[in-house]
Amino acid sequence: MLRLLLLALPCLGGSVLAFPAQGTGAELVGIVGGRNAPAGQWPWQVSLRKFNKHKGQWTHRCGGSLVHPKWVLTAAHCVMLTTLKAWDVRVQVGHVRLYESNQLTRVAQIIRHPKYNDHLRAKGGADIALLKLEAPVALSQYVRPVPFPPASLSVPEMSCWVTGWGMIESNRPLPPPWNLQQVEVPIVSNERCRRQYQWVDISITEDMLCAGARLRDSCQGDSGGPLVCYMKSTWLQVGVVSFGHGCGLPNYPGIYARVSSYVPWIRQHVPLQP
Ligand code: 4AZ
Repeated sequence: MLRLLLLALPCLGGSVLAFPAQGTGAELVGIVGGRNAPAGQWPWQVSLRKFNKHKGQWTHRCGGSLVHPKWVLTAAHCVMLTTLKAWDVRVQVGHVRLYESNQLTRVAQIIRHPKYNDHLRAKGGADIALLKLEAPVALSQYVRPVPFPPASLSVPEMSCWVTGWGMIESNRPLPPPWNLQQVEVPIVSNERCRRQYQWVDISITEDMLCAGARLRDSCQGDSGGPLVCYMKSTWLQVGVVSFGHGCGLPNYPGIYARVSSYVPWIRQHVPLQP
């Protein structure tokens, strides 16, 4: 079964791994080419959990980012099952290590982007979702929302950062103690990215953004997590980890949902901070 799932992976754009069938042993706990992130460096990073009956544990499935004390931004493919209810999902905020604390925050509502297509999955775009938390999280040195960019932002070919607890290379999970990983990745223009991806029949649309290089990338389990750039003396979240062709391969950067394209939709739901 596991082998079948892995064989099917390249065709499915990897998004199936967001919630592997239970009992396959396919652990989703990287970032390729990363280093341990220090506590408090990325205070908006969130771990999205789903309950694993066999382990009796809320297991890491995806990343996310705090965009408001009561709202988390993630990928739609992380919460794609229509049967998935808000009570099936919890989030961990304020920790760089998974499972070191069992304090999780409950989710009150899942809002997938209306243009996300369940059949095309991440490849179809609009791979973005919001989770409304039951109660606002307490802000601290370790817990702080990330600002998002103006809708008009065009991201230049600069160097940015992606963070997560996903695979450290294809099919190689992050080992215990599961410290959050960070890696610097170059933004790749949509034009260049489109040329590179034409060979594997993936179309890069305007609402996507590409970043990464050989051995510097996000991977399975990082999905939903933030790509941030330091611009005008602040960090801004410009992307949400979505998919890609493999991880860390030359000429196949990671593909992200372009946050600036979704600012009006995010603003419909998330109030400006008090
Ligand atoms: C995934 O399957 C996935 N190299 C996430 C990111 C990337 C590839 C696959 C980017 O969730």
